[in-house]
Amino acid sequence: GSGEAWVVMRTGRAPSNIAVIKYWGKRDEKLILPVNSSISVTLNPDDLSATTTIAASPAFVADRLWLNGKEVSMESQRYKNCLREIRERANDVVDEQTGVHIKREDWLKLKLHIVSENNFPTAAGLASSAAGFACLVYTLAQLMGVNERYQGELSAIARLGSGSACRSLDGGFVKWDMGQKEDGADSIAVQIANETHWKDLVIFIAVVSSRQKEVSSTSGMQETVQTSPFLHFRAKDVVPKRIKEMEDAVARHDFSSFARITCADSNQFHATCLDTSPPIFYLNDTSKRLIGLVERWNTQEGSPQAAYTFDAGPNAVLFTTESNSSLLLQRLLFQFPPAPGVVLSSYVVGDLKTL
Ligand code: 2P0
Repeated sequence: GSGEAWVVMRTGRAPSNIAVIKYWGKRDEKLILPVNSSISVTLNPDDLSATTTIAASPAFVADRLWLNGKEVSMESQRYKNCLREIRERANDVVDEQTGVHIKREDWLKLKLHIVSENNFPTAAGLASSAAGFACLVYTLAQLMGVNERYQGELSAIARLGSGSACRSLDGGFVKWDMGQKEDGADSIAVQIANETHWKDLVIFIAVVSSRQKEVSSTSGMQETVQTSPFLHFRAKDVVPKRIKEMEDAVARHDFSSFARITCADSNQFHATCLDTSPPIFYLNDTSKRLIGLVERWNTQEGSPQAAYTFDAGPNAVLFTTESNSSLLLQRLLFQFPPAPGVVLSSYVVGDLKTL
């Protein structure tokens, strides 16, 4: 009961993900329902992830949140929606460490203190909100004893926090189906291949800038939906076909197709940003040099050796195969000699590789 000095807590970790078919634009702002489906690659949590600790105690008087050491307001509807949905699915829990017994209905009034940290720069276009909300929802579900049978619903709940977060609850390759229903119940992410499926796919991240981006994804995509005629063509006539082609390329380990579609979709996403009024620029001169480097190599060889993709920021995510990774690194280091400038790291899906 209230007044007793107990605290129960859980810690969880969730990885970031990088879209190869981009989500950009909502058909429903409140439920965060997208105008098209998307596909992403989940990174290894040792590399880019969020770690969240959640404590519950009758001594707490309000839900409070600290992000990377700074307290932030939980008044946002996005936090409230995630908390409400998990609280509604809470169960009786006997905490192993303290022996405290918390009843299902207690979770509705127990207040939480939440501490979350990213191991990479926030809001620099490296999907920090994806890892953050996926981690929040996953850790809350653990703390509140949410039943296994609700596991599939966690993706839709994470989506209420941030669209891309619904793709961070699985490893490997993940598809977020845009869904058809008005309540968003079928707008969920599903794994299309696990983290061991494509072992020789190598991911490089070229951090061009760790500065906070100027236009947030949320407001940027809102402006694109309102002003870009091109976005509607993309969502209706381009993406559905690309989703199928990408699923196929992943299933067959077809690097040429994977690379071609990945670059094309990144470029089309940035084209819709340019088609927005006023236009949104996420790529800078360094980003464009990285695009040139990959395009030149692919043209020289007559087939894709590497692929690039850029989110809402200038940092590049590059894909290549294990057998080509040292060649890509050579080219990168030739064009961008070490420091100051671009910081490079290399990963494989689901496994950390240090250079
Ligand atoms: C993606 N991005 O598919 C795309 C590509 C950025 C470019 O998802 O408003 O932070 O929270 O749903 O998820 C960024 O959008 O936006 C994003 P909200 P979110 O990864």
